[in-house]
Amino acid sequence: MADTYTALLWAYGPMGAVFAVAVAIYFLNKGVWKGDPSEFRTCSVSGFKVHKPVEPLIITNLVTSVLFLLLGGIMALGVLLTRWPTAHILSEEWFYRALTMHGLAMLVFWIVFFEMALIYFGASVVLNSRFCMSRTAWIGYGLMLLGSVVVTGAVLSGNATTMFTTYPPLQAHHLYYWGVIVFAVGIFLALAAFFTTVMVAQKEVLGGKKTTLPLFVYGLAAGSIIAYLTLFHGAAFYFPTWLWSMGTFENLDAGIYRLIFWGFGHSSQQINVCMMVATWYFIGSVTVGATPMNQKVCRTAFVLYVLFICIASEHHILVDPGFSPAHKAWNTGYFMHLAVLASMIHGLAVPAAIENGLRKKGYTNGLFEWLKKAPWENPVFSACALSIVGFGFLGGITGVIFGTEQLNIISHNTWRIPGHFHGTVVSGTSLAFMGLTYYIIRVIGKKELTFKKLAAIQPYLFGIGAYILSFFMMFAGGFGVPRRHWDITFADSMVSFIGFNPVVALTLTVVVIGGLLATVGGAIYILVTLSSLWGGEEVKAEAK
Ligand code: HEM
Ligand SMILES: [Cu+2]
Repeated sequence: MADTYTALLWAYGPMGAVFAVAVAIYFLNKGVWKGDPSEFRTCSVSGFKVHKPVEPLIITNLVTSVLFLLLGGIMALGVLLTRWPTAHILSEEWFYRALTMHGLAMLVFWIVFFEMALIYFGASVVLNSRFCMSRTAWIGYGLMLLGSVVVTGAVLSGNATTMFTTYPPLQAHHLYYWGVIVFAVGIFLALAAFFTTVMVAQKEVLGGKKTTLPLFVYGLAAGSIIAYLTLFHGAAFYFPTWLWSMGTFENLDAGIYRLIFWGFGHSSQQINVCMMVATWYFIGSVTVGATPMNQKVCRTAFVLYVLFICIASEHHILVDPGFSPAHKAWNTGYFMHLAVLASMIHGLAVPAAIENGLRKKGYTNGLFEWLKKAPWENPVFSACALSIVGFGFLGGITGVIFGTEQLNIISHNTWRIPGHFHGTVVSGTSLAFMGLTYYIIRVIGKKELTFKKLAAIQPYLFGIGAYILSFFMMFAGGFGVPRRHWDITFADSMVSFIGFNPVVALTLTVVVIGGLLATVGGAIYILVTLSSLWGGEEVKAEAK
């Protein structure tokens, strides 16, 4: 018993200490600001009043995220070409290392560093407010950078080949868990800076508590609340596993830890969804003047995410023997749909808002003139539009299908699953964030885009490549192709394998074509972003 208490103290003590420090910093920072107008500039592109201290924070987080995208992309190539039996380039050892690194660099570091830039942008720039707690935000960034570098080192050196899911009994080097925890503490501080800024903006700029936040910032706030839930589950998972990796415990219950892992792993995906949907509303409004038909409905949908998302985590453990079938069926057959409902609301509300905006501009002929006249050559807009379609049709619908108990039993651990989530996080979230980057480069980086023609086709290359990748991964999964498998020809297996349906060979080739297209699109994005920020022409003043 005493052991359990010591373990709990170890597990939650550090989290409590961090929380106490964050609260103390919050109160110490309150009321320090004297108000100096020279700290602001008015952006010539957007008209936003930009608080200068937030600019380097946004750009630094953005550039860090892009560098991790580069690392994740290189790993993606290795993994993709190894899974294609015709090339099969990596050794078994390196395949699993690259797979682990790809998952972490992409789904954690690229996405989360970007989201930090995004919440600072939303809270300060879009609300025309001063940014509070920039020192805390820099400390947060430092911790996140330290954590991510340590994790990267642990994985690339072959000391943490546990793959993205890190379940016990697979064990990594203790520095890996330490790195994840330090990264999470950094996020914790960043969130404190975000919420403080939003509260101060509400008081100083928006005129008091009764005012409502713009939909974009509302969505970011919903995502950030889910981030707290996520950090809580993350702490409950990573502190004990860290201690276990150092030998404090002999055993951890694999079933329980899978459950807790997904309380963290699935909720974190909902942060991404919230922030991506918020980005859709924002891009819609700045590119074509999109106006939602009914903001209350959109806001309610964000609240549904916050309330019900933890429940949906259970679709990850549908094949686990430890939970009763009735429990699983209730959970993923009924309750999960409350969160799905929210996505369906946004999926209809965002395109309707865009149509509304374009019709107001006078494109009212026939049913679809607005669609034809939309600014398809503007990468900010096209990335958003392709993201909506990819997320909804490839990622969303398939997720609901594979998340039901009966169908999960035949999809689980096949390529259907990574096919589904490349629909959500690659063609959905990543693409939306790429579109927003082109906007941020001009508004915060104050630079024009370089390679404009390449930038204009980038969302199409990346988006369509990701569509193909995602769709054909699912197609191959339908024939039983397993996920995370180094060699599906089973060449060195002791048991002879008759092979998959011949169509699988063709399907895998198409997956590779899609993956290569997406990789080229990703490379162009990295090139345009970094070269614009470093070498782009200064933005000249223009009418708003
Ligand atoms: C250039 C585009 C990309 C390509 C070609 C690509 C390709 C792949 C491939 C082939 C796998 C291995 C699947 C398996 O063997 O089961 C994989 C896994 C994965 N990918 Fe990607 N991917 C790309 C971009 C992304 C992005 C942008 C994200 C996240 C934002 C992402 C997240 C993941 C995750 C989380 C895994 C699973 C890792 C694991 O099973 O532990 N990928 N990807
Ligand atoms: Cu999930």
